[in-house]
Amino acid sequence: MFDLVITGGTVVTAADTFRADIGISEGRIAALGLGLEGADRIDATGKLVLPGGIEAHCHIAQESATGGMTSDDYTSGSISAAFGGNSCFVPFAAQHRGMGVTETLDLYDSRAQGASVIDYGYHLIVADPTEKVLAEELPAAFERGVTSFKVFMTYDLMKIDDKQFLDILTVAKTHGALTMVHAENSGMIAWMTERLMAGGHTAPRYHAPSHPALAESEAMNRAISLAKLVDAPLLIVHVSTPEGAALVSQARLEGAKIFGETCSQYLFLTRDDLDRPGMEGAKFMCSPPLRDVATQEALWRHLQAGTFSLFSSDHAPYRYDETGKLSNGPDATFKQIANGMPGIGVRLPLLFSEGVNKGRITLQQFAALSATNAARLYGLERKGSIAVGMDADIAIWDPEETRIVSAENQHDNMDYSAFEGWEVTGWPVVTLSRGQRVIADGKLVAEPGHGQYVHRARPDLTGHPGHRAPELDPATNFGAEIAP
Ligand code: DUC
Ligand code: ZN
Ligand code: ZN
Ligand code: ZN
Repeated sequence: MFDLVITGGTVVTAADTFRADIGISEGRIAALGLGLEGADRIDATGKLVLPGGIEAHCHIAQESATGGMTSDDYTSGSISAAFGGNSCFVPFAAQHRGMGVTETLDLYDSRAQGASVIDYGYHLIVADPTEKVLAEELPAAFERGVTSFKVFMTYDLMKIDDKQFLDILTVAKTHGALTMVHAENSGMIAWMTERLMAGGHTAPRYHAPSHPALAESEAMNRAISLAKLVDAPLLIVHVSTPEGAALVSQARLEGAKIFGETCSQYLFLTRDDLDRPGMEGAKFMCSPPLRDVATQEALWRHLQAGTFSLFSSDHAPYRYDETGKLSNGPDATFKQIANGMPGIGVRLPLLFSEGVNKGRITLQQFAALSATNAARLYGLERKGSIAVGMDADIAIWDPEETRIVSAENQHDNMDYSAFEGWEVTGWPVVTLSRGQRVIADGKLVAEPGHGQYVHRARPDLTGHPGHRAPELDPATNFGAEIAP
């Protein structure tokens, strides 16, 4: 007799689709079989039973370098994520210059503890890689289960230079952590921005040309080269161009430990969304920016072909009011408007509706992109699949339910949705976290604090052999030991 059984559903994993009941005890999946009995039961007849989603790129209770705060905290962000079929999320903990890493992680612990309805971890943003950070604090972060570090190649207050990047890649590699990068060429953006501003082109739509596609591919090529030099794993987040995707694909063909992520907005929106009357376009400002229809199609093909390991929302919630996008007034220039848009609650429904229902991806790819790949890359060892012994993190989907996306049904703290009015078929109707209902019957039924911090393991790099550049290999550099 199990604590809970899910009966009658069709189980979908990254490998298979099969009919089975799921027996859950003490928060874990205890059995897959037929005719299972439990003290409690969820009837999933006619439904798909998937691994609970893992939202691995979102900005929650995060301050920008200039002090602006996202409008979602660990409570509202986790609730919106759970309504969107996620059982776990991994937001960022942002170090700013002058802050220590341990201090940063303690701060985010204080924001997250007792607040989330689903399990969580953090990626650490490293903006100030001092000697102490490199020698002591990054290893200590790894020991506390923070096994992914993000760096920026752009933004004056965040960016690191190539040498610092190599230092971080090397420390991360030594400890088994994964480095993530926001790859855009800072000088190109600054140069374009200066000229656009000088010409009076300050409206939100000019944010798109201010971040040229070449800024992404140049920086990605450089980032991949740096990672290859030291044979370190690297994930390029929010890839927005076919040129960038091709660089990931090429590096993977070579066996390098290079991974790519793309995000909802690059598949579903275009820069035309920025070109709305007044300041409305500000809602669609994100970095890298939205591109065009040909780009969307190319990114879909890369998603189909497996170039991208991850598909994320990049939920960066800044409201369309004076607390967020318009904090510099109603006439702010694009340079003064926060970058990012919400979407944590619609990532998976959009991917299901536009991907699975339209025949662009298989159910197995959907499961992989929902959860499995993020679990393996980010060391969430007991999450991301439906198998005996795993956490009972499960999303039950009604593949036929159609809803219209609106800011009102997103359960976040936002005053707009970038996908307002989209008709989406296929919705998660039950979300379980460690065997407990978080969302059921259209309602939130878990309390903030149910979600626990997950101590993450190292990324699973199986199948990515990599090799050091000859200049770093003692066999071919006259015996110099330079880096591990
Ligand atoms: N990078 C992100 O990852 N998200 C929002 C904006 C940005 O620059
Ligand atoms: Zn970024
Ligand atoms: Zn982001
Ligand atoms: Zn910008």
